Amino acid sequence: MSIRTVATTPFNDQKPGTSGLRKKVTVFQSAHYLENFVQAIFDTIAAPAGSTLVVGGDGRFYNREAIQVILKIAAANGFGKVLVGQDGILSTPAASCVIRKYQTYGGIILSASHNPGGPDGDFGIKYNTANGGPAPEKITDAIFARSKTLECYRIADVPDVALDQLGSFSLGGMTVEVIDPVADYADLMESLFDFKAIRALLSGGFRICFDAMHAVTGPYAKEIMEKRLGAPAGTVINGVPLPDFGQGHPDPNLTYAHELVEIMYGSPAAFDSAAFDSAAFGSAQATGEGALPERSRRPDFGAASDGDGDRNMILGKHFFVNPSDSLAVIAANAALAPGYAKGLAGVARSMPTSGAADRVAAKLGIPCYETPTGWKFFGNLMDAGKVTLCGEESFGTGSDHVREKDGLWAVLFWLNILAGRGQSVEDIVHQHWAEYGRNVYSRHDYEGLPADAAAALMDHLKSQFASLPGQRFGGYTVKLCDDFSYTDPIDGSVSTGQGLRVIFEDGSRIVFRLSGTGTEGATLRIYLEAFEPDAAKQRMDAQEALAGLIVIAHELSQLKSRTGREQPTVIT
Ligand code: VG1
Ligand code: CO
Repeated sequence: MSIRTVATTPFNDQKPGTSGLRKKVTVFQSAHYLENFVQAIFDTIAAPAGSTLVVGGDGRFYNREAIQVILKIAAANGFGKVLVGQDGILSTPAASCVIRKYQTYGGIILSASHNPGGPDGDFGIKYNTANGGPAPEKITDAIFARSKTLECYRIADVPDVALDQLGSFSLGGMTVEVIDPVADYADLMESLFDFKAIRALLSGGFRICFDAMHAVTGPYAKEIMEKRLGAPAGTVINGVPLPDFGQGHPDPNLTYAHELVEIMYGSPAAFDSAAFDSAAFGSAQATGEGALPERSRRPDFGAASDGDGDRNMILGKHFFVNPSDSLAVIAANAALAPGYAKGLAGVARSMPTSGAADRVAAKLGIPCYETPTGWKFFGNLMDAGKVTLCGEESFGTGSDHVREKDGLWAVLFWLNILAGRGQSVEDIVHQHWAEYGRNVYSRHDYEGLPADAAAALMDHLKSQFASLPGQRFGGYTVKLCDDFSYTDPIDGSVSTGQGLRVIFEDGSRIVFRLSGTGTEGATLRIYLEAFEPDAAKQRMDAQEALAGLIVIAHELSQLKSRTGREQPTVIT
């Protein structure tokens, strides 16, 4: 094998964010940009010669090209074997599953997750360690440091590998094994959940719809839901992964997953236009819509996942499950799933995620940890056996079965709970609130702000921290404010600057954070939370219930005068 050592100049902007390095496709296409970063990863991790690596991505534009480059750099850097998903596909949780199952040295995942794809869209790359989880900050910091001094990279002069054929191929001295991207993951799901009970639920007329948003989960959802669980063909919509996600924004929230939202909220006929094979439903019984013909009945359960398959949105009929509540409901009902019947060691949530899970943990008598935003902070807790379930308000839920959040896993957990309880999604959530109280919660995102205005807004907030405690705003009195920092209980590492918190006397809070996953300008996230113990008031619209806090958030941040904005881009 001939190895070329290519002279290069370092880039100064290869700092991984909340989840890896994300940039415009055009940036990754510029000369040496991808190569430099991959070499910086390999220099940093210093894998012993002959090590095995996993490589795969969410199928977005530039995925295939990037994989060919990574394979050639891996061959030149002494890796013995690389496991690659067929056609370059591996969802983020599936990549984590494969790293763990085959005990590889680590893996490289290509994705910009929920960011749009295509030639003008975003691309991303991240390194996961041997536990299957995103590299912790000390490794991503070291990769960044290395990228700033890099003077050359090594690449093998070999032809491209045919990624569409399963099997083993030799690339220079290195073996490339093209694997089925779905099988290992689907087997893992089958080992965790009561597939028999879910099959019975589905054959009894319970209708589901899963929107893969033309992103990576299509093949996974079809295999698991339509094949292994017997859901009718057409249950999975937008199930073919496309390099530009069908020009959509593969973010499973109420704004961007609008096709699913129309099906679950809008006219029942919307589901027909999604080419749903209603004939396969046989003698399903309508619930509450009995007068409607069978084929126009709205599904009982809807779900969607994001670009790389680690996020989930859960919907009932005309009902949205807030992701923070979803984590709490899963924790409270975990015993229904065979993989979790033995009980939970603990739960963890990111700081901006609501405290709903804390209430369940308290009742179960298990610990609840509060970490910074991003899945990389859960890894140590899971590795140490301290937590079983983890969640983020940003549509991320998962467990110690892998070391990434896992969209389809959450969907299957919900189906397992629905099969076990025989109630609607809405009834389960309402009953949960009645039992534990409701952490009324919402996140307002302001996307595409000028970066300097966003930074100045955050500075302005911080400058008030000394004087805010004790001040009254409407019915709320400020108790404390801080810039959240976290000391990892396992390795003692400290992460600072993780979000500004304003906490009120009654436990309500407002959190301000700047996104670490965007590629253009700045995105301000405002997280709002209040507690409602009174069952008679719990069904109030979240925006109404939080109206007072929203006014305070605008006032404290001078949002309008600093950014010219009053209305969020996305409300969750
Ligand atoms: C966002 C979410 C965060 C999540 C991250 C990666 O980060 O808020 O909770 O872990 O995306 O998710 P930020 O920094 O933009 O707020 V994914 O699905 O992009 O891997
Ligand atoms: Co994602």
